[in-house]
Amino acid sequence: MSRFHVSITPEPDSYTSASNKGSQFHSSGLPYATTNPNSHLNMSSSHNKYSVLLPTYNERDNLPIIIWLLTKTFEENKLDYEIIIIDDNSPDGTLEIAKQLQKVYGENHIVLRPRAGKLGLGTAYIHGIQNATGNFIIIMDADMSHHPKAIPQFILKQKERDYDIVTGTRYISGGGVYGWDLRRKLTSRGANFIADLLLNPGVSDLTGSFRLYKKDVLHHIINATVSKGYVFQMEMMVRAKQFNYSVAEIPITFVDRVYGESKLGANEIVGYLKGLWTLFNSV
Ligand SMILES: Nc1nc2c(ncn2[C@@H]2O[C@H](COP(=O)(O)OP(=O)(O)OP(=O)(O)O)[C@@H](O)[C@H]2O)c(=O)[nH]1
Ligand SMILES: [Mg+2]
Repeated sequence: MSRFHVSITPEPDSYTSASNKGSQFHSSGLPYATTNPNSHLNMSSSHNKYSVLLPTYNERDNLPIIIWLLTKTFEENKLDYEIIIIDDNSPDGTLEIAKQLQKVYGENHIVLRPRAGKLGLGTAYIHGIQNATGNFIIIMDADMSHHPKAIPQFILKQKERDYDIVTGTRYISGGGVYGWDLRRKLTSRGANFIADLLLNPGVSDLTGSFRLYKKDVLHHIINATVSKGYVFQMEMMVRAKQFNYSVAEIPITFVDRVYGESKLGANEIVGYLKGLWTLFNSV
């Protein structure tokens, strides 16, 4: 499926976003290869600033690569940016690596907002937003599953219709997953299928987390979100629909983490199903 539209009934008391373009979720189906080589000309003319929230837990081997790719992407496209690293006292010393990277790339571009312990992803994002100076927020993983080269496409897509959110999807034409075994692929597909069936948020990849948000929109949605764990990303899209924000999708290629241990196990799957059921009964 490469294109779909979902009508959304306006919320009577919904949060008002000046640029909320109304009642459609829109999917573009643009593949990577169609990036406009002159896109930086369009993008540099505005005064937007992009704050990347990069939560890290035991990512010392991935961090230098992702930071290098991020800075390269932003510099080449002449974009104003900052990368906020939220490290939860990783035992592998990720923060020490982050400090060295800050010296290389500068304090204006690499912002360190560590926390004392592993407090989870949801609160890591809230902590990041509180420290963000950009008017747009990009959320992505630090383990190289999300490639920074997609960021210019997120930005161009956002500008097309002043979307409130642009979300990366593995599950429309042009997107995909690499490096996962069949079990992990089926788990991800199953998680999306069940969530779509129960809550129908209108986007094709609900558990992914590579997204671009207007800052005030993210702030609103995240404060309304109650789930923890894998359900969290999905609930964000349910809330976006509930508040009638405009959402566009772009295809992304997701690659399994380069270094480090995967944490998806039976507990996470059971937690997801329980969280989904709770949401189904409350939203
Ligand atoms: N600050 C912070 N970051 C976290 C926490 N848990 C995970 N992360 C980071 O959040 C991002 C996503 O977590 P991942 O562990 O990659 O989750 P996943 O992609 O579902 O699972 P795997 O990649 O298979 O391990 C990565 O950059 C992690 O380092 C946490 O409790 N606190
Ligand atoms: Mg990962």
